[in-house]
Parts: sequence; C-alpha cells; structure tokens
Amino acid sequence: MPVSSLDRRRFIQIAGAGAVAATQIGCGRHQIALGQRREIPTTCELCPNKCSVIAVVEDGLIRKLNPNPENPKSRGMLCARGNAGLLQVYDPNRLKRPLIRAGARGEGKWREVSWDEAFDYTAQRLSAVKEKYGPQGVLWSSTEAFAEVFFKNLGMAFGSPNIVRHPTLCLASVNLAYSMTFGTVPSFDLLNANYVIMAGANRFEALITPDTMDLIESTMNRKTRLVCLDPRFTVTASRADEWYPVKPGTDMAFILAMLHVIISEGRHDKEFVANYCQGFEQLAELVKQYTPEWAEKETEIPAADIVRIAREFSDAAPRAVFYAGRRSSTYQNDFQMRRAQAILNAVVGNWDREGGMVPNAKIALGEYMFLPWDDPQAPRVDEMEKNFPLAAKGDGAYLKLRENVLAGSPYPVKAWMILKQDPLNALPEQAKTMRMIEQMDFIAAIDIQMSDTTWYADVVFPESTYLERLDPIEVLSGIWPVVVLRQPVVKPVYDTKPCLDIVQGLARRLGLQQYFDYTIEQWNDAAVKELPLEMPLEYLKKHGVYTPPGGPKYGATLNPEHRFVTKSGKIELYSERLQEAGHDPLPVYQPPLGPPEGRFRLVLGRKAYYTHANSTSNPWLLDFAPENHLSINPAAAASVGVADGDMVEVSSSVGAVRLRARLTQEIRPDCVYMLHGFGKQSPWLKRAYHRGGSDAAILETAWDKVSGNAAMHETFVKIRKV
Ligand SMILES: Nc1nc2c(c(=O)[nH]1)N[C@H]1C(S)=C(S)[C@@H](COP(=O)(O)OP(=O)(O)OC[C@H]3O[C@@H](n4cnc5c(=O)[nH]c(N)nc54)[C@H](O)[C@@H]3O)O[C@H]1N2
Ligand SMILES: Nc1nc2c(c(=O)[nH]1)N[C@H]1C(S)=C(S)[C@@H](COP(=O)(O)OP(=O)(O)OC[C@H]3O[C@@H](n4cnc5c(=O)[nH]c(N)nc54)[C@H](O)[C@@H]3O)O[C@H]1N2
Ligand code: SF4
Ligand SMILES: [Mo]
Repeated sequence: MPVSSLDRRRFIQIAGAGAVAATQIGCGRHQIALGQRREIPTTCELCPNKCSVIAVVEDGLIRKLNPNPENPKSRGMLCARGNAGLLQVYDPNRLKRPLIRAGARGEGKWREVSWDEAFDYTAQRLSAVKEKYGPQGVLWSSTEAFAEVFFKNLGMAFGSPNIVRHPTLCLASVNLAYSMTFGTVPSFDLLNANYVIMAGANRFEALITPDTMDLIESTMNRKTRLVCLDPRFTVTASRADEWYPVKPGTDMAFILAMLHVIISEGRHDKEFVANYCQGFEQLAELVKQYTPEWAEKETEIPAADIVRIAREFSDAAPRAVFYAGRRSSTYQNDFQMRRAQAILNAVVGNWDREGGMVPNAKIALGEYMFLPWDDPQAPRVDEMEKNFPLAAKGDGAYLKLRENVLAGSPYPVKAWMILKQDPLNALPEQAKTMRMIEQMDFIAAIDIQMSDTTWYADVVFPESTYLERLDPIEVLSGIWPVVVLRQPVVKPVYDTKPCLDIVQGLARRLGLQQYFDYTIEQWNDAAVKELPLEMPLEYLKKHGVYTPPGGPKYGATLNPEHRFVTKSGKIELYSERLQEAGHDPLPVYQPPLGPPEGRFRLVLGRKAYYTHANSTSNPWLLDFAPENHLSINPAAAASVGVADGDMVEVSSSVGAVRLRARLTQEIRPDCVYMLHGFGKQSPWLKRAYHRGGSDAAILETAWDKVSGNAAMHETFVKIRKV
C-alpha cells in the first residue's frame, strides 16, 4: 500500500528528529516533544510469557526496550524477540488503518475505510448471518491475550456457543492430564530441583519464564542434573548431562519402566502415597509388565540407563521432577503420556515441596461487574460433551470443530471473527483450513500485521501494538505470581485501536452496548482494588509489576486432610472418571506407528528468536534465519539421494512444500524437522513471503482422543530432490 503524501511528510519530520534509523520508522501522526527522555515500564507481548519491560522513549519515539528486573518471573531477561518488539510499532508493513476487501478473497485488493464504516459493515454482515443461521452461525476464535476476555465476551453476548481458543493446538492434553491427577496444573520448581528430566520440551530455546532462567541457573551454578530426551539435539540437549535421542512417541514406555523400577525396588515415597494418593495397588500391578528391557526395545534407550535414571531420580526426590512440558500437541497418546509423568512425580512425593512440583499461588484481582447476558441456546459445534466430556469445554477442540464446520454438522457456521490468531498456520492441514475459510460468508480479523489468515479476511481491524495500548491488568500465575500492567509507552502511530474499543464499536452496532458499558480504566480500577497497596494503579504505572512480599511458599497442601479437586479428593493414580468416560483409568502403553519404508516423521520445535508463525517478518529477527530448512540426518539424506543445500520437496497425504535440505547429525535418521512460520502467503509479510516452506501445509490432521489436542508429530513425509 502506498504511503500517503501526508504520512510521508510526517515521516520525514520524525526521521529528521533523528531518534531511530529512518529505515525502521514507518510514519507518524502525533506531535512529538523534543528533548524528553522517559523510561516507562510495561509488558512484552511478543510471546505468551509476558515479561516485564522498560521502554526508553526519547522525543516520542521508542529508542530501546530493556528488561524490568522487578518481575521475579522474567527478572533481568528480555530475549531477542522482546528486544525486537519495538519494530512492531515502526514496521512499515504493519496494519495501519481499517480495511475492507475490495477484490476477491486473497486477491489483495483493499479499501482503506473509517472505523465507523468497518464497524457498520461488520455488524451488518454478522447480523445477516445471525438472522439466517442463528447466533451459533458465528465462530469467535482467539489466542490468549490480556484483552481476549473482551472479545470472548462479545462472542458470548452475541449468543454464540462457538468460542474456540488455542489450547487444543498447544497444551490442552498436559493441562487435562495434570488436572485429572492433582485437580490442578502445577508449576515445576526448576531453580531448586537437583534432578530434572526434560522430555519433549526445549527450555533453552522454547523460552518460558521463569523456567528457562531457573534451569540456566540451576544447571550451571548448582549443578542440577539434567536428563534430556529428544529426537533432536536441541540447545537443551547440548546443556544436559545426558541426552537420549528417544524413538519418537515412546516416552511413555520410558516413564512406565521408571515406575516399574521405582515401585519394584520400593523406592517410592510410601508415606506420601499412603496419605495422599489413591489407586497405588492397581498402578503397581499395571507396571509389573513394563520392564526396562521391554522399554529399551520401544524407546531405544538402554535398559541399564533407565534403571540408573529411575534410581537417581527417586534418590534425589523430592528435589526431582519429570518436567511436564508445555506444547503437548504432539502424539495421539499425549494425554496418557502426560498422565504417566504426573503419576511418576506423584509416587516419589515431590508434590508441593521445594525443588518439586508446586501448585500455583494465587493473587485475586477484583472484577468489574457488568450486565450478564443469556446463555447460548445452541450446543457447541464441536460437540464437546459428546466428543471430549472431560476436557475444558469453554476452549473448544479446534480440529474437531474444523471438521464439523466443514461438514455443516450439527449446523452451519458461516461467519468467523478472529483475534490474534493465524489459523492458516496454527492448525495442521492448511488446505483444510482454507476450505473452512472458503465456506464462510464473512470473516473479520483483529491483528497487528497482515498474517496469512488476515489476508483472506473481508474486514481487517488493526489493533494498536502492545507498546501503544492500555490492556487489562493481569496476574501471571506461578510459584511466585505477579501482577503486571501493560500501558502505552507511545501514542498509536497510526489509525489503530485497542481491543476493547473494537469490541465496543461492534457491540454498539449489534445492540449489545449494555454489556460493555465501561472503560478500560474502570476495568483496571476494579482489578487492583483488593491489592494491599495504598495507590495500586499509581504503583503499577511506576513499577509495571507488583509482587506480593515473602517469596515462594511450599507445603500449604501437605496435610492429609487436604482435599484435592478430584473425584476422590486424593491424587488420582487410578481415575474412575477416566474409566467412566471409556478411557484407560491408568496409563496403558500403546506403541506409536512407525514411518513406512522411505518416509520420515516430521517433528516440530521452537527456536529462541521466533514466536510461532508470527515474527519471521521482523527484520531484526529474520537476520537469524532468513529461511527455513529441512533438517535431515546424513544417513537418511543418502537413502533418498539428497545432499546438503539441495532443494527438496517434502510431501504428505495433504500437501507438499519446497525448501532446502540441511544435513545434520542433530536429528535421528527416522525424523526430519523444519521451523514454523515460513512459506508465507501474505505479500505484506514481505520478508517471510514465499521463503522456505510452511509446516502447516503438510501436517496431517490427528488428535488425542481424551483431550482433543492436535497431534502434530504424527505425519510421515516423503522427500524428493527437485
Ligand atoms: N505447525 C505448527 N503449528 C502450531 C505450532 C507449531 O509449533 N507448529 N504451535 C502451536 C502452539 S503451541 C500454539 S500456542 C499456537 C499459536 O497459534 P497462533 O496464536 O495462531 O500463533 P501466532 O503465529 O503467534 O499468530 C498470532 C497472530 O496474532 C498476531 N498478533 C501478535 N500480536 C498481536 C497483538 O498485540 N494484537 C493482535 N490483535 N494480534 C497480534 C500475529 O500477527 C499473528 O497473526 O500454534 C500452534 N500450532
Ligand atoms: N522462542 C520461543 N519460545 C516460546 C514460544 C515460541 O514460539 N518461541 N512459544 C511458547 C509456547 S506457546 C509454547 S506452547 C512453548 C512450547 O515449549 P516446548 O513444548 O518446550 O517447545 P517445542 O519447541 O515445541 O519442544 C518440543 C520438543 O519435543 C521434541 N520431540 C518431538 N517428538 C518427541 C518425542 O517423541 N519425545 C521427546 N522426548 N521429544 C520429542 C521436539 O524435537 C522439540 O524439541 O514455548 C513457549 N516459548
Ligand atoms: S520471552 Fe521474550 S518474547 Fe516472550 S515475553 Fe519474554 S521477552 Fe517477550
Ligand atoms: Mo503454545
């Protein structure tokens, strides 16, 4: 889109002020005061961690972002992405004004419109769908964000049961497995653990605060022993004391064999098990069959190592954890594998102990009271009750939802509202998501850049970036929770709005304004009312964070009278609820399917300098990896006649992509790997457009049957030199 002459004139004005390199500034529309330097605390939005930031603002321009050490979770850390966040504001390719599609979907013809026109048009289209198909005909999908609550509430006030969030693309199975065992999802005290087993998680690249910093500190300074299982030699593997390139999809066999050793040698915490757990006898009976020798055949990890690790782990307990992992959208048995982990942690008695697994502490925020709306009348389109009766219903099950929307069953869904999500890249089988897009009468997206999905929308609402907006105050949960504020550090550079304003603009035109009759300031006032501070908002504006004094606390639930939020009130090694729902009440091993001859399993994984599919267009970050490659073991490459640097076609039953091969010993010969977020279709993402390939185009649809979580490591690909 051409920069208007007005924009260009102001751009020159700002560039003339000399604050930031001219190539990094787009254009500006607000007056700037010269000679002022301010440091403003706020909260990063480049990934789900929400680290605390101090923005250095000079002459109205953000000069630099620094970490805010007052946050005990992120401490003095701001990662590469956090540093590069200021380019979200000054990216010339960002969304600047509301847009309405002018040509065919995907043709890229847009009309810049006023906010009024965008709201009027959207409300009219949503009302038409409501009239024809009922409110359930509109789908509201989003990924977690502080302001997501407003968007979800608009969907519910509209009367739609179809709110679908990101967990079933991410961590739904791990959450459900720990909830069904302990009644809650705990944190892991990696700072104080002496023994950590990390399987299918990559904390040195997939950053999570405080886990990443805790692990760096404990493995480097306190000499915590780290055992890593991963089919790839990740940075975490390189920092570990032991790395096992486990056969993919077999971690559960390793865990069950550890349980076999620990229980048969009487190494479990007998007192803890007697006081707090139910179903130990059934568990002991089940794991008799899972010998280390059996597990060696499944996992390709030597039996002697499994025995030794089981002994070391139980010796180190309670300062020993089998880390839960975060993204559990991997295999079709994810839920049961995570249940096995949870049970292993339980029997060594690391629950609620320093260096163990700790239930999250709470800080209660006040709630702004608004008018309640009626419950939706239609059932969910993904039929959660029938398909996943134990899962978190409100988040939905994304892949099953897509199947049902495509089938028009149990009813048609014909409009799609999207907040801060890129379904074309986040869901496997891109062609299927495209079919879902095609069958929609109307799509609107709230984003900050023209993502692949936004490219196919009918209306684009540009949200102000995190450095330009005030968001709802939030608590980051954890062993040591913290309240954080995201406040604007500069005024919006373009004609953008924060999420609540967008929601209110639509609500007014949909006749739903009575449910959104408040300001963000009133919302935040209500949130901080109960905090034990004299002037809580002033405090947060100044500090960016509030941490309750006293530091982490352990052991509040260690009292045999304590009732866990499970059916029995105990830690459920054996789960009657699972049995009633027709699932294995104890984790029973199911071997994964192996790749057919001549094919390879595609596995996914993060790099520290990108978030999902959304930051490959950031110029500072793209320097790290200008395109993605197919990582393949030299033995595997030889078997398909591929040399380092060759262009290859990677294909599955649902699609094919082309990218260059990178031969490396850092991956098992039966797997291949590619980085997420490349092969973009949206030309506005100039730097990632058509570079490398998109993993979403070749991943096949599969899910875990208990949680509905996507299973993204179940695709076997063919590789051909082209
Ligand atoms: N193939 C594959 N698929 C995956 C994964 C994978 O590794 N590989 N990972 C899975 C996991 S764990 C997750 S959590 C999901 C994540 O799935 P998504 O949430 O879809 O991931 P992102 O790529 O981060 O897309 C988020 C969108 O939000 C926009 N955005 C960023 N900041 C803002 C903002 O402040 N406001 C608004 N309105 N929009 C903003 C970005 O421009 C982008 O378009 O993907 C899952 N899907
Ligand atoms: N830099 C960065 N940090 C992030 C994010 C980001 O996008 N970028 N996203 C955040 C989000 S939303 C999430 S959910 C988390 C994800 O955090 P993680 O779940 O730790 O991230 P992944 O990189 O997906 O790690 C999965 C690892 O499992 C390995 N693996 C594959 N199959 C198997 C197997 O069968 N067994 C074992 N043992 N390992 C296997 C893969 O090779 C990969 O290294 O990261 C968070 N932090
Ligand atoms: S880990 Fe990096 S990108 Fe994520 S919130 Fe923290 S600084 Fe931002
Ligand atoms: Mo995630």
